[in-house]
Amino acid sequence: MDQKKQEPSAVDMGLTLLCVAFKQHAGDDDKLSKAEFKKLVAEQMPAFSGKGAADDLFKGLDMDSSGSVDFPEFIRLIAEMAYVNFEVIKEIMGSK
Ligand SMILES: [Ca+2]
Repeated sequence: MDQKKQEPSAVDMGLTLLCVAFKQHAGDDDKLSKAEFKKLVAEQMPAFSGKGAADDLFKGLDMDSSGSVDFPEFIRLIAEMAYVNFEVIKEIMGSK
């Protein structure tokens, strides 16, 4: 096996930072309460922190109506954000 230490890729780092941001806000129970979610949105996704926006997002993400957003629920938001980002990148870089 190749023992050379590989540098983490940009994708690796991006995913790791996402997981760390979730974990830091979710705490020991690995779930975001509404207050924790709103704090994460305000700090990491300021574009979504308009009046009532975080509440609406939370309601949409809490699929099982448990009152908290777990990691599988959270990554649905990340997927949607990635999609929107991709549309912007396509416009900037040009697509056929
Ligand atoms: Ca939930």
